[in-house]
Amino acid sequence: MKTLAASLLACLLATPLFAETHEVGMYTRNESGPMIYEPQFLSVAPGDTVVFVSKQPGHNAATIDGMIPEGAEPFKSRLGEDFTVTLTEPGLYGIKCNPHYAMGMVMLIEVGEKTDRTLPEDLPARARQRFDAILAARKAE
Ligand SMILES: [Cu+2]
Repeated sequence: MKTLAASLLACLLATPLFAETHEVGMYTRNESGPMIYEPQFLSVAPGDTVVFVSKQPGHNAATIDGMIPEGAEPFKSRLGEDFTVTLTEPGLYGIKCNPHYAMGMVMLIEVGEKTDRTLPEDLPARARQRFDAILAARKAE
């Protein structure tokens, strides 16, 4: 019994209290369209974990230059593999799939409070279209 209590305590200490894990699927096609993350927008708390799950082969998740908060670590996962990242820096994170960026395979993660920001000038047209749709849906919430 003592051992169980000790391991429970060790477990609690290793995990930040109330931190949640969110799942994002990476799809070649799903009911919402081609080359797509599901969901396309996530609102999480600082310290939460996001798991990108390779639902269909050939995709990854990488931060977009100029679309992560100041002080946040850029990341880039391997193609076709699940990837786990913990986001601590508040702000908006633009995520892309490297092979399908030009086809508009992007998503947004908002960490912490709602922040307003403009999109970078040099986005591929279809990535911009999808970001515009995501941001419009978020405003309507
Ligand atoms: Cu992709």
